[in-house]
Amino acid sequence: MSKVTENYHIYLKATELAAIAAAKLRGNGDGKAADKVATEAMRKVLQESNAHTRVVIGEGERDDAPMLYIGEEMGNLDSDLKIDIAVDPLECTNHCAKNLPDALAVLAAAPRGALLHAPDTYMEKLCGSKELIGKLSLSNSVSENLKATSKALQKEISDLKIIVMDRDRHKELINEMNSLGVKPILIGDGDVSGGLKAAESSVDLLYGIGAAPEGVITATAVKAMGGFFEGKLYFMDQTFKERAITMLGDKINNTWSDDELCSSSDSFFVASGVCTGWIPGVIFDGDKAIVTSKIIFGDTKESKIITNEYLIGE
Ligand code: VTB
Repeated sequence: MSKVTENYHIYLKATELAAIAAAKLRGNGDGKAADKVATEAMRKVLQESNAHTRVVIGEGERDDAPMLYIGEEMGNLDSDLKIDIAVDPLECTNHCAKNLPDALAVLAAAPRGALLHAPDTYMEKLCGSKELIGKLSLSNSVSENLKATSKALQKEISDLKIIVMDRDRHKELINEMNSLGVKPILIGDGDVSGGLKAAESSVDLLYGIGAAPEGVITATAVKAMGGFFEGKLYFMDQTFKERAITMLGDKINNTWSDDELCSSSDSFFVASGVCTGWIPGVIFDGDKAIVTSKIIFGDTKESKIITNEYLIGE
């Protein structure tokens, strides 16, 4: 194990406790409240970190996010071990509010400077399994990418399973898929689990525009899984574009691979299930909370499902 991955326990505990906190509010219609308690729970754990932990992707800037804001430093500030983290204490918030599948608490960690500091805007994402590496690109047309996927996976185009978020911005993408005989799997929310399902081949592709920060978290996992990921920032308006320029300069129009979004293999990704979907959600049983997580190591490429029980007092 290398340095960052050796410290995974504390980060696992952070997503586990965030998931439990959010799960207590599952289905109550208030995603913001669930996000808040998940963030508080995650932060409390991260403060115990032996490493000098810095948030590079978090809940927002210091002014608009009271905690886990970008630039927040926690843990042992004197430690030589400097770890950057990208967090989403409650990914797929709306699904937690409605008790629908795939809400997760997620975190990616890597050595200082290894995670792209993605601006809080959108990202066009294309993600799949290792068979697609070198064969697809966001610079190609949708039809070229679907034909290449069909060839690489030896499946009829019309049999391809492609996850797309159900959004107006994807009208054209969906129409193009339909014209090729593909009926995409439209999801309400949650393109992190969508990307991971594609990387592990339970579906063939994730295609479309979601949030950029979660793109970096997904890319860290996909890199460790040996899958294919490309992302390109997408700006809804000029304000977002200008903000991105202050952070990334002339790189804002880059197409980023997973290796560029997470440049170190001394990394790990952890997701704890809030609502059952890609992984099981939290189960409450009397005074116990049972939480399941998937952890993926960048150095060994090992992936584990870990289930832990916590006693929860009321
Ligand atoms: C959400 C969420 C996704 O992107 O939809 C968000 O469900 C942004 O899209 O999982 P909208 O603003 O259109 O809702 C993700 O958070 C992650 O990329």
